[in-house]
Amino acid sequence: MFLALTVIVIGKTQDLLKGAQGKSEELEDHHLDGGNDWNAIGLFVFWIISVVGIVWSFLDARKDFLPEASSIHGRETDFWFWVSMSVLMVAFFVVNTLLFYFPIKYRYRKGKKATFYPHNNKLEVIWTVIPAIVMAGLVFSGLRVWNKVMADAPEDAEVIEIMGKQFGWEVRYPGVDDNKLGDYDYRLIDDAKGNIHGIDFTDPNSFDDFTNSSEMHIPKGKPVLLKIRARDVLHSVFMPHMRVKMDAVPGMPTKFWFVADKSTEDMRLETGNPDFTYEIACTEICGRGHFSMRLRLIVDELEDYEAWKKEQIPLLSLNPEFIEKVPANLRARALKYIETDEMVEVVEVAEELTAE
Ligand SMILES: [Cu+2]
Repeated sequence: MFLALTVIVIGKTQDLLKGAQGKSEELEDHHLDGGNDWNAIGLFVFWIISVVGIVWSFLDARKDFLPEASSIHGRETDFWFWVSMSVLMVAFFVVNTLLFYFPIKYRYRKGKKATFYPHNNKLEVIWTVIPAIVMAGLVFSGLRVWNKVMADAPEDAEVIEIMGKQFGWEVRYPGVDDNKLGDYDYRLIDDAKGNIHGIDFTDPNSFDDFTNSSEMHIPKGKPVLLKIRARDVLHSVFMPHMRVKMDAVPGMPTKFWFVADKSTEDMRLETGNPDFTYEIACTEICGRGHFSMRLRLIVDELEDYEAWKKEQIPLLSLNPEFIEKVPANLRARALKYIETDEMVEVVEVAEELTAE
C-alpha cells in the first residue's frame, strides 16, 4: 500500500515538474482541470466520511464512559469538561467544514482569476478577539473550580493517608481515639519488622493508627482529606468515579480533599450491577508491576464507616514489639493498645492455631 502510494506521488511530482519546465500545454486540460475537480470533491468526501467516523466512534464509546461522578466536585468538573468539549467541537466542525469546502469553491477553472486579498484588519480583530474571550472564559471558570478543589480541607475532614509503593497502595487511618495521623520518617521504614510506612512511634498520635493494604474505606457525605505520598518512585492516585487524581511523589507529600456522596450500595442500585465496586488505580507508569496497583474503594454510610473503624486493630497492637520505639514517658499510654481484650483474643486464637 505504502509503496504504491509512493510510486503515485513520484509520478505526480514528475508531471508537475514537466509543467514547471513549460512542457505543459497538453497536460493543462487533463491535470489542472479535471484533476482539480476530482481532488476538490475527494477532499470534501474525505471530510464527510471523517464526520461520520467521529460521530460513530463517539456514540460507540459512550457505553464505556464513566457513570455520573460520585463526588460533589466531580460533577462540577464534569460540567466544565463538557462545556469545553462542546465549544471545541463546534469550532472544530465549523473550521474543518470551511477548510474542506474551500478547495471546491475556489478550485481552478479555466478563465477564472484569483483575487489578490492580502489583509483585512476587521477580520484579524474578529478572529483574534472572539477566541480570546471564549478561551479566557473557559480558563477562568476552570481555574475557579480548581482553586476550590485545591483549597484547604474543612476542619472536620476525615484524614486518611495513602502511600504508593512498588507495587501497591498502603492506606493508613488516624485511628478512633485522636483522629490524628502519627508522624513518619522514611528512615524508619522497615519491611522486615512490619513498619512499611516508616511510622514514628515516638509520636503518641501514631499509637492508634491502623493500616490496610487490601481495600480503602471512606465515609459518604463527609469531607475526606487524602494525604498522599510515595515510598520509592512516582505513582499517581486515581479514583475515576470520584474524579480524583493526584500524583504521589517521593519526598513531596501531596493531598486531595473531596466529598463522596454516593455509597458503594447506592452505586449498585444506580447501575443495576450488584458487583459494582469503586476502585483506585495508579496512573503513573511506575515499573513492571504498575498494572497490579488496583485497590478496592468502599464508600460506606457514615455509621457503617465509624463501626468499621472501631473494628480495626491499631498497628501497635498487631506489632507489640514496636513498644521498644516508644519513649519511656509515653509507654503507659502505648500499653493501652497492646493489652486490649481484642489482643488477648488474637493471641489466644494464634496459640490455639499453633497448638493444632
Ligand atoms: Cu504506581
